[in-house]
Amino acid sequence: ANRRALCPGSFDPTTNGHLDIINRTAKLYDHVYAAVFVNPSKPGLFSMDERMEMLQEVTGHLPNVSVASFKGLTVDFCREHDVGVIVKGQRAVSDFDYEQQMAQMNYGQAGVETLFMPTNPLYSFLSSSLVKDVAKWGGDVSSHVPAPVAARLVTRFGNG
Ligand code: COD
Repeated sequence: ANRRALCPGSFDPTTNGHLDIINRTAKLYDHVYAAVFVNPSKPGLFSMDERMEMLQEVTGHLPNVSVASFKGLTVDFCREHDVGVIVKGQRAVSDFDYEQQMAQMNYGQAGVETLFMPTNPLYSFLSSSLVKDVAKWGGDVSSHVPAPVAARLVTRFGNG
């Protein structure tokens, strides 16, 4: 069996919800790629380099996780890195329809499986967008994102 997994995302920025999924996936697979995907329709707040740096800072202690970036299809990343499984967190039914379509497409295109991992209930409401919204107006996001990410948000929005 293929023992490598991919956790893809925009990671703009990484939240505790993302990190929880990566942590749990790292316990199940020999190697996990946490990969920042370029989404041309979402310009985002942080540059690709900043997103990767933050992801590296908060996963650096996990020996079997490596951070990558990719422009293109998740299945092409999987082919290039010999990955058999995409692991996605599932927050609510609102995530389900589109995620299922992508999973079926990816299986059809390349035989790559997708596994859905139920979100930790502590983080089920968390998204990068909400975090950015709260931080933009000076709200406290320190319980929603890792400390290095909270610090960057404060700097970026000038709320230090
Ligand atoms: N709890 C649990 N999981 C969470 C939480 C949370 N609070 N927040 C996010 N997640 C997980 C979800 O699994 C989510 O899918 C993933 O983290 C990434 O979240 P985001 O917000 O960083 O990323 P998105 O939703 O913008 O998705 C980016 C992807 C790269 C995953 C997506 O655009 C994609 O698959 N693109 C590849 C293009 C492609 O292959 N297209 C063809 C598909 S058929």
